[in-house]
Amino acid sequence: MTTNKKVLDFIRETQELCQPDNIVWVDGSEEQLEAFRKQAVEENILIKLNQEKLPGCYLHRTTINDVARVEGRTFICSKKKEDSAPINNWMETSEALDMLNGLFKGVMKGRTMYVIPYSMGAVGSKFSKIGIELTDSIYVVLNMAIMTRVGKNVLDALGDGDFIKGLHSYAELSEEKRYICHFPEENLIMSINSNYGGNVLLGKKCFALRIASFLGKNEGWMAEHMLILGIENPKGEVKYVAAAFPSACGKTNLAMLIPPQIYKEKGYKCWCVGDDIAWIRVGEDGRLWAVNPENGFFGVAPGTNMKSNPNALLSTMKNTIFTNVVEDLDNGTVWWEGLDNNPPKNAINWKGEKWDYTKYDKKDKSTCGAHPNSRFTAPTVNCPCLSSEFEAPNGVPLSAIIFGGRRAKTAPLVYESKDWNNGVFVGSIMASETTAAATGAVGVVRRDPMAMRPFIGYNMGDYFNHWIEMGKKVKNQPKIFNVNWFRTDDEGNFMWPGFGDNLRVLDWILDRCEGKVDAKETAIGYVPNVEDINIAGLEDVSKETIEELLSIDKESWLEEVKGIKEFYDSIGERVPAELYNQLQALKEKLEK
Ligand code: GTP
Ligand code: SPV
Ligand code: MN
Repeated sequence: MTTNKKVLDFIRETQELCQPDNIVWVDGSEEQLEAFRKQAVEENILIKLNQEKLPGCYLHRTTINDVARVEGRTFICSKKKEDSAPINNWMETSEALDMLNGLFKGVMKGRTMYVIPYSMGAVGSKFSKIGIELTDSIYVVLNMAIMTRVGKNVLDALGDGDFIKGLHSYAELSEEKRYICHFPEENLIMSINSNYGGNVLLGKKCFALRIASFLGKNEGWMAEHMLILGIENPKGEVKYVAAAFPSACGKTNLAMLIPPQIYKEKGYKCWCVGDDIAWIRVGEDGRLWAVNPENGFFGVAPGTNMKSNPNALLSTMKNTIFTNVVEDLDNGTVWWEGLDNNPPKNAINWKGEKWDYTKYDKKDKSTCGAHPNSRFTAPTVNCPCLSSEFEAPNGVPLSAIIFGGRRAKTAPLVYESKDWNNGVFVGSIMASETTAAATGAVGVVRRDPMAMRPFIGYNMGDYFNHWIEMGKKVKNQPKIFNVNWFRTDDEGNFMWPGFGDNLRVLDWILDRCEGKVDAKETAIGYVPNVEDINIAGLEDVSKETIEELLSIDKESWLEEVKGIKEFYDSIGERVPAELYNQLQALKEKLEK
């Protein structure tokens, strides 16, 4: 399918190493994909769902030990340790290659190796980048065909150009030998012994964030863990924002937001450009422009329903692969906690066991039918609110950048930074409670700068510096904000309704960008005046609640300052002095 020597060499070298029985090129045609689906069903890799209710939809169950990203086994390999460590796991390039070459040796014997040429971004667009993933997993092939643009036309666009090499084998699915390794200096990704999402769909976190963030640092652009959303006002003007929230903290939900009734009536509309990854460049007009390099949504299933996120649910009604959700045997459909109040009576849980919904206890995750990190892989074209600018080659111009985490206390509903560098500081001090999107403890507050902690392909101090440097190139800087939808009261209930009602906060944010509304200056930044958050039509939210949501507790912020200092110190000497200055200034203001 190509005469590109570098592609052919990569395939030949991998063939010698992994020794597959045969090689199949993924050409992207519907005929071939349909044949793969058929084969996957025959091999019990996919379960075909009810084709009347869910046309083109399939279910997959992973092995029980392989349900999320494995941050502890994810490495950024480089020649020098300080170019990756200490926040990233590091291995020296040649040591890592030796170790991996040992693991990959003969690993595809008796299997087929699929060649997936894929494009991150519209095929042939000047900001798009191309990868080749070699894998023995048909599940990976079918997911990549939804999440990215795959096929022959990608090779045509590549010509004899360069690409990112990706090698994946599910091998024995051994947890002990699982490695997700990145070699930014070699444009290479190697992933072995997993068959789950972010570990193996190499275009996503591995390429579009870890490798791309490294490319971006060198080439003067940014790869970020951000949704991109367009907000259309009653005059028909669309303003775009990009928002970085950690995994399972609300990007997909905000990206597909449906305006609350009172906004809908006025004529507000929201348009989804992306829900997970943004590649951001400085445009000729001196603004920041963002594109979504993906072509599908790999979204969290639990909690998705017709009230919380109808657009996501509607996106999954056709041509979707569900992973680790409940199978409804009577209807040939799927279910997950939070979909509706009718769990299927005759059902199989994510582990493949008969599941008794009457034993389901909200507080005990082990009784869940769907895994808390179960997901849907759905094509972007299915999304009812997909932006007309989704494929725009230059992307969309950003009016605001929003950071946000999951914080029961401390972080207010929203605040605005003072300027770009202060905004970089605000992003760098983000902290959030951990979720099921990665293996390990859930609900522990950890520092997750810019929601990128697991996804920066180089030294974190250098990453902060890159943000500061980018600011210098942006003549028309977007304003930078921080939000927190997850503040709780003393009983542990969320105080803010969230979901569609988050538009009320975006409304304030956009008004600030246009200089239409005042704000209160505090030690951490500008906070809305209580009456400027529109609560019309909200039943359970009083002015007092908003006041509480916007309050800033000096004592906990002073604690925060200590934690930030420790965190910066743990990153090491590459943290820009500017950020230490910002921290010192915050401390002084809090102490005043
Ligand atoms: P990744 O795909 O892992 O990067 O995550 P994401 O940021 O796209 O997360 P997603 O939008 O799927 O959110 C997942 C979880 O956040 C679900 O449990 C949602 O119910 C919850 N969530 C999202 N938005 C809100 C909100 O506004 N308020 C509250 N309370 N929960 C929310
Ligand atoms: C995340 O964990 O942030 C995801 C899912 O978006 S995964 O692709 O598995 O990384
Ligand atoms: Mn994500």
